[in-house]
Amino acid sequence: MDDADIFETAPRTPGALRSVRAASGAVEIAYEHGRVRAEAVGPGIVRVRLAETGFAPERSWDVLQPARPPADAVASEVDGGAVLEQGGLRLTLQGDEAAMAIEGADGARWLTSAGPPRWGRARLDRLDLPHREGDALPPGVDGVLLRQAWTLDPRDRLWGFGQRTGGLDRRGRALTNWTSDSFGIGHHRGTDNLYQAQPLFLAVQPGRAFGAFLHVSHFSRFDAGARHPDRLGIDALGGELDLFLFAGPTPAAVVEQLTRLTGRPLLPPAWALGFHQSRWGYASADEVVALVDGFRERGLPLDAVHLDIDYMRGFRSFTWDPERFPDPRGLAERVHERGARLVAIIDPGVKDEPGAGYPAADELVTRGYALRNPDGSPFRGYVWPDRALFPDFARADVRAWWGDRHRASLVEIGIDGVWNDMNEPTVFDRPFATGAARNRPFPLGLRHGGDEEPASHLEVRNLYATLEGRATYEGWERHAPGVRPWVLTRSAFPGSQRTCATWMGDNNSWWEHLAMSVPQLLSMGLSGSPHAGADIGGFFENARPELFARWMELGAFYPFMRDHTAQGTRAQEPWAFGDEVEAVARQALTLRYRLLPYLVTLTHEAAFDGAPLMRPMGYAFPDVEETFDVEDAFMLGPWLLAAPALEPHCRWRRVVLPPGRWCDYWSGRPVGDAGAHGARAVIVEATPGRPPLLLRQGALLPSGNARPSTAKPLSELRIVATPPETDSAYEVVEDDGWSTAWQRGGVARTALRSRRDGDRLTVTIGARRGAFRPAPRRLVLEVRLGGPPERVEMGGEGVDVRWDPDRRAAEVAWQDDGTERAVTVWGGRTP
Ligand code: MIG
Repeated sequence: MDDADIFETAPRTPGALRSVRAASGAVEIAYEHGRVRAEAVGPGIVRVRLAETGFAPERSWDVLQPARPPADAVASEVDGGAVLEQGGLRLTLQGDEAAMAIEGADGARWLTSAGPPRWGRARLDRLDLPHREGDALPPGVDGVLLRQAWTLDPRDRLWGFGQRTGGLDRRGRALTNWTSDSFGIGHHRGTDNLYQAQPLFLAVQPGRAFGAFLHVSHFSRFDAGARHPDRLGIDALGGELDLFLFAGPTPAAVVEQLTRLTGRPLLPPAWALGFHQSRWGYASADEVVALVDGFRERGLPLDAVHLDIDYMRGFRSFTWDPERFPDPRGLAERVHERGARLVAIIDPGVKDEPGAGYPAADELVTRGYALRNPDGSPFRGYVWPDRALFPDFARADVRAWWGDRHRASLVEIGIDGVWNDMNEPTVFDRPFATGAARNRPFPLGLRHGGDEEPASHLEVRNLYATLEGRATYEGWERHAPGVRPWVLTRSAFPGSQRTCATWMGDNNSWWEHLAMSVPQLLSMGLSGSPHAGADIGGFFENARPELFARWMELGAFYPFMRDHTAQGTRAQEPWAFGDEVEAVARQALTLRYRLLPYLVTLTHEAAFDGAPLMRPMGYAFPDVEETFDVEDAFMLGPWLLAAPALEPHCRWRRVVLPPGRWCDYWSGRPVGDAGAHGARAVIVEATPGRPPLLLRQGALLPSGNARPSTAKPLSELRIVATPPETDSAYEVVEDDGWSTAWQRGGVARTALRSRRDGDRLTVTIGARRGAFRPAPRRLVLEVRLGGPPERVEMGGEGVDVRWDPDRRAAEVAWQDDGTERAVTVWGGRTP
């Protein structure tokens, strides 16, 4: 949109350069009408702020983690400007109008400002900002739009941007950052904006990557080349450009830098990595117990059941329906006895009925904890409990209170996790009972932060769910000390990954949405929020059998695996589609549970440096251009390439093989060798129940026995190895699966190494380190080979080996005593 359309009057620009200060790793420049401050805030992380007058105040609720500025940043004055260099990133500000260039250490241009930044009051009707009739942008800086255009390298793909529809590369799209519920059927490939707002991206091309996070919680937009293919436009209310730049140089390095700044992803409890069954409409405690029994009778694994809004008394958060859920404690016990867990939904809208014996409402009102209208009265809006009030989560006292509300009604009852819905936040225009209720925007003039730290809805809306999630997580920590909390959220902003897992909201039972979940979840991982899933089977509409079967297969690789569907849709439990589909679902669930030791290891990697579990091919192979645009396949950690069936009647599919040799996980058969550098496409079988899943050359994949739930300890840890080119290494990380002891050394680490020397392959399973002691179990080394080995030795002595021709696997097993074992295999050829 042209300036003339979006600003009320001609915008202002910084004008002439007035003064430059470059000292102690920071640059400050004053212009006639603006100022810039740039500093290195962490290794490979540079912050640049640009404002017309003052910079925005620091907020108590900010998502940034404490910074440790690197000592080696160099800020220097140059002729008519300044340069800041750190960690392979170079920011140059030179001349008038805040002209900026951001380059890599090699001089490669990343972003160059294309024209001066502009400020002016925005025209609300041109912003695509949902608002009510009669709403106006508030006076002051909240209504000031900062606009800045940048020149992009034509070769860069633009990844990240959080929860979005469409493909992995967002170049060519306009992207809004404003948390929104798109209730009703449904969003699609072209929908711009969903429940979450992640104003961040990665720019990637072979051999290089950098990233940027717009640290502005206000309404903002990116034009990622929609209007001009080689321009990136940033529009942000609040009047400030506050940009964190990440030096990369790989996608993995950018994600590490981003999550160092906004926080590392939480470590989920083991049960949360298992299978979750949900539906909107499980309407009584007995139905829930029967559901769990349904899994147990059929021998299908299950770890959690989700209770949707029907468990509450009249949709009041923190209550239980006295007739249908008369004994919640007893329900939790019955579910726990069956080896499963319970997750209960909580909506932020608290029924507006003070004095009616509903403590949450009484306290919200008497303590003045609700969001307020401009005139100071509490804001009311219609949502599930009809007229509701909304807690002001920007206040620390309100967050503490909200967290405490979980104690009696959830924690002490034995509920294991919380599911936060409707927290964009969402309201409707009339009570549901009257029919035809529609989403209604919140008034823009709402006040957040109480009297102590007043802030506008424009500034806080995008953070609402993240602050709710934090309140819930911290409350859980207080009331169930030592236990890992588990919170699932629908809406989010960067930083939410510290406390919440997330799902992609209301998708449809469409093949398109099955396929779209791949780039969507990959983008979540790139945006620092890897613990994400999409509703398996689809939420709206009725899943057909084949779609459901394929969705279970793909869902087995989702970091968060949940079957969920809307009220009124047909049954969507794994057995609801007949025996054939149930058999496929069983295969998928069995694979999921076998892979749990790998998934646990990957969650530790994520908690350590942000690495996503599901990784785009170009993340794993950042030098290989052919892998960059693959969005129908992905890496699960470093060893597995998943190429799901994403279309009806699929029996074969094309797979782009990245460098190296690959073999089929199921059969052990070679599927191709793409050589050392390039990629090549192969056609592989996609039989239902055995979706294409490839093992990378040199894999050292931890896995285990299938179990009905994670409540049972592993009885077998199995290392699946494929011969490396020369050598390979990995580390298995295990923990107790439920406590916070992992933060204090309560883990078990086992180093794995493999080495190939001609015809001889040695796999070493190192001595276990760390304070966690696994239950007694077998250790199995499973080496995938072209044929049976000639000889196998362990510790220099010949050992028995089992050859499984169906999987082309040579297996050696022993009782795991935590000591080092080296197994050498002669012959057998590489697969
Ligand atoms: O207005 O709680 O996205 O997962 O089942 C709909 C009922 C409210 C929306 C969630 C969905 C959930 C449903 N909720």
